[in-house]
Amino acid sequence: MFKRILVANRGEIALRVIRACREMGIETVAIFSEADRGAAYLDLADEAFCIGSARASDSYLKIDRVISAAEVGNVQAIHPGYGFLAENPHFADVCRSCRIEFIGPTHEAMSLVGDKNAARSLARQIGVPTVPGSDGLVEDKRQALSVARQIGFPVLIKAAAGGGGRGMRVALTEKALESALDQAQAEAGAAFGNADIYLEKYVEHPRHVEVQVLADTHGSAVHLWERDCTMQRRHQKLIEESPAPDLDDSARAAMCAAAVNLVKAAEYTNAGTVEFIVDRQGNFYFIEMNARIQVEHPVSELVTGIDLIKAQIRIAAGEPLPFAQEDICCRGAAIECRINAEDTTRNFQPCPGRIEKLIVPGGFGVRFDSHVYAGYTVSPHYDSMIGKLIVHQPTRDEAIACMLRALSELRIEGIHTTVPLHKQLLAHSAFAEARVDTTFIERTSIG
Ligand code: MV4
Repeated sequence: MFKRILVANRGEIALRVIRACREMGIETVAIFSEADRGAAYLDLADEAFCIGSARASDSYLKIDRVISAAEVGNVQAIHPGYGFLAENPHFADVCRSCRIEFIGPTHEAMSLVGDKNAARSLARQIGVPTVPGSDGLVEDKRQALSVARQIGFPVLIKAAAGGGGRGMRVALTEKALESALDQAQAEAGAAFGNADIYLEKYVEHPRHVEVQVLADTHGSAVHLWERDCTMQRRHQKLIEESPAPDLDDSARAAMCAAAVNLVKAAEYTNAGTVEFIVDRQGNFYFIEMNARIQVEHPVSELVTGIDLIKAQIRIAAGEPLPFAQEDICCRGAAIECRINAEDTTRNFQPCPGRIEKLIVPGGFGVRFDSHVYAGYTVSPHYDSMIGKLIVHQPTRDEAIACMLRALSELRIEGIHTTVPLHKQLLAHSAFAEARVDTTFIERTSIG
């Protein structure tokens, strides 16, 4: 096992990784930017290095500085958390060249799933359901039109290098297709340096369900059931839960099995997430795979009892998975609310500033993953998430009641947060009855 790990991230996920390491007897080296100097979680690491100024591109994204900190800090492995360098195959490859274990998939597997078209082609090859669309990349307008006529409008143009909703464009009609293609290609080229696109039928009003997977370096792969992340706004998830409400047992089993098959076919190792959309008829389709630990991983931890960060570290150290698929049960129901420093009444505008007062909820089944405290100043330089409130109860109804109780205890003064919005969402009959789709927040007057 590793003696010392560098945590190449900040905020709540850096703290989450430091906590797991402490329990495993592993020393930690933290890195921070000028904007994060003095943050309390840094004291929990054994050592901390400043690696640059506030801008992420001058600190957390600078591969040479992160590697220098790892060398000086004398670590054997790097945990990237999520965001920043977590899904950068070049960084994973540099770690390997420097003989530092990257706690995540190999750069080859990461490159494969990072190419959304290649991942989709692999899924089709092995019989994982995908949305009807082009057979690979779309090369020209004639081909796009022929595919669109076959599958019918509306169609969705996706960038091969996109993902997470970036670089997508809907074309509602044949007339709109040509300019949508031009725009999609220009945007993808500018944003990702890769203008490759492919076409899918646009599935309207879907639910968003993803399967958590773990795979070791000995050929063993398992799933940890699914998470429903339908409650989101402009591709920013707000509430995640497990199990997915309103998913029948056979679809659930088929989706989880498909996720494991895909992971094996991609020779993917470590933790990952396979994303699906579910249409109104309950059909599911693979859309993409994420090669990282995700923000919402705690809901899967609570229903399965498996510490995903410890599992990631053990897999990277070459240990075999200590459980088989049949050992992984989904018990009860877990819900997570992302607490963001945003003013939901002003178009979710970020609200950095000083937290004057903080009261954290507790009690049976309540977990609060956060690096903030009274007196902490939320920086404008990074994303606005300041914590995650997660609950676990025997049933979904009890989890909703528990979350409402915990939200009512949670007091954050000095900045606007998403707490009032969460209270509204959790109390809404549409959420209780699982009658929401990915457009719910935009469609209703809430938020
Ligand atoms: C789709 C889709 C509908 N049809 N693909 C969004 C994020 C990225 N992982 C892929 N996503 C989607 N792909 C087809 N063919 C719907 C989504 C989607 C979504 C779209 C618009 C607004 C919110 C959304 C939330 C989740 C998924």
